[in-house]
Amino acid sequence: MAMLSFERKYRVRGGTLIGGDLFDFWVGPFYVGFFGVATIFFSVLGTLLIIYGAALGDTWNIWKINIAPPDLSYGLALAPLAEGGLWQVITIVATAAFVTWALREVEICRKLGIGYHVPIAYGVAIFAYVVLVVVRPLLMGAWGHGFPYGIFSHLDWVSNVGYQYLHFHYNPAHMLAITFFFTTTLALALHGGLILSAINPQKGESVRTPEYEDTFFRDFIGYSVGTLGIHRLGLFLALNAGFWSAVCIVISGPFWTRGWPEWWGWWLNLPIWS
Ligand code: UQ2
Repeated sequence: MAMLSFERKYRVRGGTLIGGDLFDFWVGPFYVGFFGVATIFFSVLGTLLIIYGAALGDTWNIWKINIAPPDLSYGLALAPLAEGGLWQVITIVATAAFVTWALREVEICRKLGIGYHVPIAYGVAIFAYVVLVVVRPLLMGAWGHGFPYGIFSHLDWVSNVGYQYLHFHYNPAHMLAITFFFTTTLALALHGGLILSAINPQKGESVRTPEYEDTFFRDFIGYSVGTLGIHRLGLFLALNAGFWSAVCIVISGPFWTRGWPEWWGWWLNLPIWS
């Protein structure tokens, strides 16, 4: 791929966390670095392990391939490869792949002298995954509480775990997570719509400046959050969606074992009602 005219200016040496200058180079448009090598290593290894796990199973139907965690009876011990041990190794390798990918983002940020917002945002996604397959199983005392790696099987897991708590929509952290997911789509729809309305005009019309964007919302609701503000708001909403998703599952089991509708008893039992 041809190098864009501005790329050479930003291909500066340094900013690496590990390896000094050793891996400080690009392959085509891609920055490599120590973590580029590491991320490739873990992704290839993880993919091969998943293919091996699929080969041990009884189907090559992509929807039905399933690599399950160990039986609950193994507790927090290591299991034989074909008995969930593969799931344990894949979980370690996947986490390593995600973390090295995040650290490669950090190195690129350091190189460019920009903030760490992107790796921090991605870190929240990694956090949500790690809470599901490491933190919650640890708190529950068995790796068997992790979710299985498979398209249909992980859907079944989500449904079964949801019904185990009777009605997951009564989980207060789940309510928050859903509200943040929906508000994220609202904010992005408003932002995407507003930007296209101003800077992608019909033929013959002129591109409008950000004052027009502000003015639309001032006229409409008396308030504009601003061009920087909408991006702060968007990041805040999106990160909270991921964060509360992790909270809603980690409190289910370790901190609340009955149905979630029952949790609201504290409200119904307030003395003010009597
Ligand atoms: C805005 C603004 C933008 C925007 C958007 C708004 C010029 C280009 C979308 C309007 C957003 C508001 C008022 C916040 C809405 C609140 C929630 C919780 C969805 O003012 O500044 O910049 O893109």
